[in-house]
Amino acid sequence: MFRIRKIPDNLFPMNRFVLEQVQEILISRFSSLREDQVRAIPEQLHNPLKYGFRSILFVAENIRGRVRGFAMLMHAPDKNFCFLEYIAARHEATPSGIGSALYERCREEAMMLKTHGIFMESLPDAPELCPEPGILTQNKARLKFWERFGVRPVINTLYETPVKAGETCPPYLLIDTLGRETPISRDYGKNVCEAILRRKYGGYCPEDYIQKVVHSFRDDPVQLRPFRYLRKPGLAKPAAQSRQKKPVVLIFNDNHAIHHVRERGYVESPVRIKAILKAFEGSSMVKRIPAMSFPEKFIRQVHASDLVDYLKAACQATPEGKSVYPYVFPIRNPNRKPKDLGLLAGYYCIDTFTPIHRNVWNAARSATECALTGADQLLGGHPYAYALVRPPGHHAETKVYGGFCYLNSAAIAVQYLSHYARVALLDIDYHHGNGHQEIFYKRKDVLTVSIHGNPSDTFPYFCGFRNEKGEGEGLGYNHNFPLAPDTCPEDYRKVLAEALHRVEKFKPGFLVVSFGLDTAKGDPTGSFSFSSGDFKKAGSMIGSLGLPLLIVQEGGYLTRSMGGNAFGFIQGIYETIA
Ligand code: Q9C
Ligand code: ZN
Repeated sequence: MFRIRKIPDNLFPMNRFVLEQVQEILISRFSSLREDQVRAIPEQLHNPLKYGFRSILFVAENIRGRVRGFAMLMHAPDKNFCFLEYIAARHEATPSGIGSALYERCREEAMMLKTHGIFMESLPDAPELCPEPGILTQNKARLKFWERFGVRPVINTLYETPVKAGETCPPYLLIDTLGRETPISRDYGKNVCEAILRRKYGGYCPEDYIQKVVHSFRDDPVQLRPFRYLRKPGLAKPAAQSRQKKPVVLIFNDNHAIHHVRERGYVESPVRIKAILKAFEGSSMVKRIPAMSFPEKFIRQVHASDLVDYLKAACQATPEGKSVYPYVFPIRNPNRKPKDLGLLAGYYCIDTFTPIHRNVWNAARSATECALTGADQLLGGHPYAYALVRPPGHHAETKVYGGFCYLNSAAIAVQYLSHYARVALLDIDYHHGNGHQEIFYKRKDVLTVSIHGNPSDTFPYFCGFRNEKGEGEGLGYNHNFPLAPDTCPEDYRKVLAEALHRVEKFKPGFLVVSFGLDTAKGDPTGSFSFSSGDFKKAGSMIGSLGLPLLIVQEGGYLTRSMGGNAFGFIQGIYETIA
């Protein structure tokens, strides 16, 4: 599995790590590059003026940030074209679809930028230009690869003229018209050719060489070589779907129903997910994708290892059908951890209604993987993802669980994203997100904001007050908006607007929303009275920020209205997509 990600800069650790690998691949695959060209890559991203192009770097990487290939697209906004500077896979010999996926992403970008096409160079497949048989074979394979996209060399020009006498293998100029039928006019072709020669080879090509090559463009429109390796392939079509609205990707925890507490009053039940899924049935607004698996490491980056170990061990030790509730709460002396697994429930759990069950660990772990999959989609450039999960997570802290929550899926996704950019975490569940607050309380690279029923009247009772603002470096990066039990939707929206203002000021790269439906009218755990219209309005307000957005399902227990409310919320977001 790999995703394709655009690298904006080298400011975040993950991007630095990735750029180092890009440079490594460049050295190993382009042996003729000078050292300063390799070293220039990060600067090229920052300093477009110096290079005459805006450089856009895409990497194909796995979830750990191991780079398997990359493409660098140069954009000339003044002349409205792109030039493909590099495209390379770490191991060219093993076909893996990485090159094609990277190039598809480049085309999508070139279309989005409304350019006339992508220009590029490729070494010649004619024996008279390339006398070395081994290299000739490689060149043929590359030109065949390009034909699959309809990309072919320009013919009847002097582009493939060696600059210095005795040089062999002068590259062809290739053009991708992005599937458009309209070809490139002679004048435009000349214009682009001149820009390429000057900006890319300014110091290398003498003026008379540039003039000679530019004036050799005589055909109008510019002629491309007929297909040599493939019959005219259908693949020449552009990635036109990039112009359409992208659906919200929906990742649903198909491993949730194994967690079923059949005690009276346990409202966090499998039917919740069923009700929501049903509302989206047949809707083209969402596209379901399967959850990927992630190593446990991602959970342990948020939760203390002894809590994780406890949850796993306690689940395993609990017989089918049995619930383990806290018996004592040994909070007075945290250093005296009870040895008995049952007694430990009170050491790790904050309340009396969140039992350990045999399958809790597996269900909660799957929920974290859904949230991580959604985060991964954002990294891959998808604008919106909805992790429809249970059990919920926002009450789970670094070292404790509770409030129907065991592992904090949203926080785990935030932590994952925070290696790539600043992240804002907005909690709109009826209950305060004490887990989010505690986990990120001392950090300034993650902003936590929660709007909720005032904890003086409602769960979790012990935190979520306005004066909790963060600590140390994190001071000023946590905001609580506690509301009166009878807050009406209009007043709520005023507060939401203020919360979103805080988010905007923070300039995050990603927004994660802990989405509770327990603000709905009639919810057994809440006191607000939102209708589906109110959820839709909240969705459009949040969507209007235009940030890559991951929605993680938290609470909401009135099965009857949950589907329509979740649908309204997602619709509100979807309709803000340009
Ligand atoms: N007898 C979330 O919405 N009230 N948790 C429970 C149990 C608790 C809510 C009363 C509300 C916890 C994720
Ligand atoms: Zn809640």
